[in-house]
Amino acid sequence: LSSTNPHLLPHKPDPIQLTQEEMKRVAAYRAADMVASDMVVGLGTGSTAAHFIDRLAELMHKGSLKDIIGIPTSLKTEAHAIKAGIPLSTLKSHPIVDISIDGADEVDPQFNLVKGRGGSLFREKMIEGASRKFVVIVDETKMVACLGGSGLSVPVEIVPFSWKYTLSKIEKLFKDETGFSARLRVDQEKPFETDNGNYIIEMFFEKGVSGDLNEVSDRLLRLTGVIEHGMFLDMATNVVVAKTDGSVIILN
Ligand code: ABF
Repeated sequence: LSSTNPHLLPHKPDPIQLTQEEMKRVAAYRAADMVASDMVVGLGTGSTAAHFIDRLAELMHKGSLKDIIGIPTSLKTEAHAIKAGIPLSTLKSHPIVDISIDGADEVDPQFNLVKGRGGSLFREKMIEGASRKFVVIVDETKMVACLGGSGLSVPVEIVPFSWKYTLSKIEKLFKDETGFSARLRVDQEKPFETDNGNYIIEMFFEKGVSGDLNEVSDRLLRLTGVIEHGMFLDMATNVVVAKTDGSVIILN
């Protein structure tokens, strides 16, 4: 029998192929190992963060983690954490957060992020900005060479008062960016309302941003009526990336 006889060759197991949801869970579970007892933990919003919250609760109920206090980044996360039995508090009582764990839509090599798909960007940015460590948990599809490589879409939280005027000011501000557009996010025919009672505008840069993202951020935040945006620049301290083959990479 020749050695190339397939019946003789050691059977190599087929490489595993995780679904995106399974990758999110792998990243979330790995991040949970970065939490220690007595920590104040920022709890992110979105499906990847939801896996983290479930794992955190599991470790607490198993007794592996004790005296954890959660700071939720949205009302949705607050409800999930309460159901999971995680004791909660606020930044007012705990102004220093030991570690925040949250998902993202895009992560570039400098750990700049696009976040806010779910409309929780303001509370996420405040809590994650108050954290000693901000760990981003993603599946590999979120990793990009540069934010918005194939068109940068950025949510912006604005005050409802005179929102059309604010929208026109944003359009004027970026009129020289190729293929720029901005529109109000609507939810069941009415403007999408955030937990803070504000509206979300979606900005779209068809060819990405020509200049420095920090400059875009500064110009945008100077506009009266603009509260915050979904570019989280120079904030993340670690990124946990789960890959389709089940491996996990921790970028610091
Ligand atoms: C929140 O959830 C948002 O800031 C971010 O855009 C989104 C990521 O969602 P998912 O984890 O479901 O991909 O963190």
